[in-house]
Amino acid sequence: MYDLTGKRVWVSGHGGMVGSALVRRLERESCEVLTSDRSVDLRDPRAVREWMVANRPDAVIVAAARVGGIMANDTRPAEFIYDNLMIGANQIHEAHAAGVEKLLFLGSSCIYPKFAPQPIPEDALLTGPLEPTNQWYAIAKIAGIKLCQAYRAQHGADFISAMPTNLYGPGDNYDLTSSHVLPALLRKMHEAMEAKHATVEIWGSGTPLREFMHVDDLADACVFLLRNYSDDAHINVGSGIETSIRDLAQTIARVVGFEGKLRFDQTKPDGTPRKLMDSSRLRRLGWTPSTNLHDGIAEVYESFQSQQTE
Ligand code: GFB
Repeated sequence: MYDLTGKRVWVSGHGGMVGSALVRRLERESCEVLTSDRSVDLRDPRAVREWMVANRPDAVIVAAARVGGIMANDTRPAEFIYDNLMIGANQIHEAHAAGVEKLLFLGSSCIYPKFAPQPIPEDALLTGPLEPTNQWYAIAKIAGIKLCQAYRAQHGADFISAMPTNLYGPGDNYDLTSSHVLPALLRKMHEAMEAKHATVEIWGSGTPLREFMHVDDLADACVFLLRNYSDDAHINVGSGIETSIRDLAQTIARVVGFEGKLRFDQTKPDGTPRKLMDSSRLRRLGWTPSTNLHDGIAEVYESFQSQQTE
């Protein structure tokens, strides 16, 4: 049990969807939340070292990352591997050097082999080839897991890693060239309604299966893990809510009120055919998510609409 009372907790990437959810969640705890502004380049070891020395966090959550949807991952491989390797390595190494008591590294379900058994258990890691569209990001996230394990093995550092499933929530990226599917379809359908278009384009075949989780559930799981988890093995954080891209599109259409047709563009990649994680270890420890997909999408659509009118 790690007691957060009075602790200085650095949430890196606090401007992003995950980081901002973590800040909101940690504000309910009796700890002090630290954030670094964008002038601190987390890819630069010296900048990270100087920030650590000046701010002396007791705990660190590595929520900063270069993230994006299938197209961004596929077309900007150098950024996805380099930025994520550097961000992870710098924060983990400098946290050790600064005597940080607890560190939580966040990865992604894309670390697992493309054809992993489903639902995917933690021990499927490194048992087969990765999905090519996101292998660059996956390798950097696998390196983060291994760094935590190495610093634990050699130095006894209490560094843990959690692998969240596909996330959505307030503060998501709605840029259609770099976003994930859920915000992309919300925006496309909203705009199609406004422009009275009869069809919306969905990338790929619509058959891939994805597991979606609200980012506030992830933030709650992270606080739970910081407190209650201290192990070498990484741990899956999923909702168990699996849906095909076609069904997701239909749910979003219902929320938005779009009644037109879906047109599947099969020239765009599908990516991994199925990516449902086995989160039973986390459930056995005593944590469960609370947001269902329809309600989560409805809430996110409201915040999307209020952003549009600001
Ligand atoms: O969310 P997404 O980009 O990420 O795509 P991945 C999921 C599925 O939705 C793919 C389809 O089969 C896409 O082809 N899709 C349909 C769309 N329409 C759209 C659209 O308009 N935009 C987008 N973006 N997709 C990413 C990884 O994989 O997920 C990352 O590349 C990371 O590394 C992240 O792990 C969670 O689930 O395929």
